Amino acid sequence: MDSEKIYIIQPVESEDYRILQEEAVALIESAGAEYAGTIYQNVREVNPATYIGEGKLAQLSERLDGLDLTVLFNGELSPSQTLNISKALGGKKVIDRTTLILDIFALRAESSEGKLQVELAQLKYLYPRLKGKGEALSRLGGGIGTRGPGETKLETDRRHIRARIHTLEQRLRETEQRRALRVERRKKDKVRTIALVGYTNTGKSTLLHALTGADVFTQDALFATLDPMSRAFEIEGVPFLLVDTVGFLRNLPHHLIEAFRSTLESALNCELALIVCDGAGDYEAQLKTTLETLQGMNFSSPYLVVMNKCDLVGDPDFPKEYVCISAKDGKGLTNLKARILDALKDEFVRATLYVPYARSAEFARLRSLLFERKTEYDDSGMSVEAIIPAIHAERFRDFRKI
Ligand SMILES: Nc1nc2c(ncn2[C@@H]2O[C@H](COP(=O)(O)OP(=O)(O)OP(=O)(O)O)[C@@H](O)[C@H]2O)c(=O)[nH]1
Ligand SMILES: [Mg+2]
Repeated sequence: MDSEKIYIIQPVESEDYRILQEEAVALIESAGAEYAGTIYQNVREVNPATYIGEGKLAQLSERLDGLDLTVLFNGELSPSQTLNISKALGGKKVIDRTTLILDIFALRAESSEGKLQVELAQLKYLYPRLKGKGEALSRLGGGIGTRGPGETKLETDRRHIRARIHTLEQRLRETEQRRALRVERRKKDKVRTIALVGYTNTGKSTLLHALTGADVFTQDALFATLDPMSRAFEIEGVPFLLVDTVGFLRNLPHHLIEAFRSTLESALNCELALIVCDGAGDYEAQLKTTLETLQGMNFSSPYLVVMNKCDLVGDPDFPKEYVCISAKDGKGLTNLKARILDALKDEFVRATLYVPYARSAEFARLRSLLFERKTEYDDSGMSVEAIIPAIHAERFRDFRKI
């Protein structure tokens, strides 16, 4: 089957319309469809019926006449606007940006939780729209099956959807509780969590692979990663858990953020976040979007800003607190690791302990709390160079060498 061809209507409302248009092309390709062209339209005043002006629509209708295309309005439309634009374009299928993003998420969802989350977001988006469609259909008046039975069918559909939303919410709540327990357990462990967050397609999964060797899915596409995955890795013998997360995008549909909130919040419940940006892209806007999204998510952990894809940047000119890397070539990773340890330095104490043999039983009970770097034995005991989580440091006080 030929892939769906999509033509973009790009409203020109703010100065970043070109970037939004480029993103729409990337979204179309990420959804497995084909980009067919763009029409730009200055919107000084929104037309409540069709959003953009009717003159422009007539012009577009002529241009697209006879072509088998879907039209993407790169913004959010009300149900009746969708219907009116479709009518003006001779019945062409019309979708908006949210519908497209939800479609990509549906395509990518793999874990059962991810699937539940996407379905919930889709239904919540659809639900008020079905009502709109019903009204719009009855306003059309006439035509067999559009009014009475049509409405009834829609009412039944709406009841089903409401029930399904309820079930999904309940099942997600259960998953959340299980996850909360896991996070609790992890906190008791000595392993510290580092979360990879940032704009979509900046190289978060590539960095996870570079640091942990994990076999992860990376792709030059938007939203390649949906389900957070985590892998253990070590820096100087100290183990960490690195968690990958779903990427952000400006104007992400509200329902989507809501649906993914709990998964994200649990990943963001970390000791440190690495905010990954595409150093060769529009990194300032990426960072801004990311920080704004994080703000809405009770995020309060320390973070490092990581400029990735530095192999594509001739002469990097970033603020000096940013860490430059190329996850693909492995460049800058040693520095990144040092910066991670430095950012977490209050979490750990480096110490050399001396354990007389007479006290080895006592030490054995505590030993699993620390990370041993080097151990040497002499006639009366052993010397241990260790990194101790700060919360446990006090328990080793007696063993510490001055
Ligand atoms: N040139 C260059 N390309 C990179 C680098 N790191 C990642 N990429 C490419 O960027 C694209 C996106 O990488 P991913 O690791 O999938 O990005 P992501 O942030 O996980 O993306 P999402 O999961 O979609 O949010 C892939 O084509 C990578 O090969 C890098 O350091 N240099
Ligand atoms: Mg990814």
